[in-house]
Amino acid sequence: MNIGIVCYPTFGGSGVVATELGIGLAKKGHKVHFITYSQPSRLDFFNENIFYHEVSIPAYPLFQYPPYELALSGTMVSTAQYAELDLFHVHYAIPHASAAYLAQKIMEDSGVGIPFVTTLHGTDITLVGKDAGFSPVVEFSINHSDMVTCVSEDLKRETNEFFDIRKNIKVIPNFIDPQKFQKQKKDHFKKAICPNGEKLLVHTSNFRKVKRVEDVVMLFEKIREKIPAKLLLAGDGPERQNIESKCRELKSCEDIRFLGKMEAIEEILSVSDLFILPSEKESFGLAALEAMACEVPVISSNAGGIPELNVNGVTGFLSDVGDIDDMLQNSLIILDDENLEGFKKRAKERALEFDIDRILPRYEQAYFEVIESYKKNR
Ligand code: GMT
Repeated sequence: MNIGIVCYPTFGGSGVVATELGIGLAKKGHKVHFITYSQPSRLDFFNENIFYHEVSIPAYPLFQYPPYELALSGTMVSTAQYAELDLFHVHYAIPHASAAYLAQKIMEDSGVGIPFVTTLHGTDITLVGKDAGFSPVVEFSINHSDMVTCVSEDLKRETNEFFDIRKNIKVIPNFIDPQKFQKQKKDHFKKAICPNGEKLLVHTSNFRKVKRVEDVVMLFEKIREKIPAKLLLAGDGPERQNIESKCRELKSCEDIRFLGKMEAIEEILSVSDLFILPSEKESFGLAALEAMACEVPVISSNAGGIPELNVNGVTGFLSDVGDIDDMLQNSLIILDDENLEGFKKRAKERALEFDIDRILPRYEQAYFEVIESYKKNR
């Protein structure tokens, strides 16, 4: 198949899923055309089946807000015509689903249209999607997608609850490439970070408010009062400055290290003992899956779709959002040397249920179905 993938090219979860999906499809022989405003961050190598089409917007004095969505639709149309795409797969509803709708209508007007699949990722529904300025457009573009998928049962439930959806939403969970995300021997890293055998805790995110990174720091403070430990904070985003200032005020500051955006996050995960994800909202929790694949158990909130991934008492623990004391008790259970290896092993086993080799065929199947039914209904 010739597939056009539209996504955010950033480190965010939806962009990562879209990029890894495209890479997986290309490895299976499909031609994958990424259409974004810059090269997706994980697309830093050559593959004969992967193509990249940049969306650029001409500068014009009238444009206080450059019309990205129109430029995207236009690039989608020209790419589809040039590369003879069979379908578009757009990740994150805003503004990709409505851009796809417009691109489709333009193409149909000239006689040859193609279907589009929209994948909902989380905040496009649970946060920004609910904004009064966006919600009618989100609802419309979901209802006019040829197929809609989302990454967890909980996100499906919330989408149907908030919007008037007339389409059946297919749940296809996120996935992991176990070749990339597996525990690597990085003992020298561990020695350098934890010279006295301290336990190593890690959090990775885009440092948005919804991630509650402050809870990570508060939890770490409490853990550190009980056992020797270090904390790594990977990623970057709007809350990073605040969190860094907060850490500097705390006694534990010297045991916390900010790593910024990391390409090879699996190297850090390989030496970690506990992953912390206290999010207020989380449709799936891809970062936790990546950790689990590297044998890191997870302390998380029970928000959104996280319970569909992190199994309470088995691969880690779930607590109510903001319940730091419960997270503390649970962390100490996991970090107890008697228990740690068991949690690590079960985290890995659970992660393998989300192996890309199991999930990717579900997308391929969805593509075949949508192409067939689009042809039939034209
Ligand atoms: O977590 C974010 O803020 C980024 C966001 C995105 O769309 O880039 O992530 C969402 O999509 C990921 C991939 O499907 C999910 O694993 C995350 O749980 C989801 N984030 C939220 O729902 C907050």
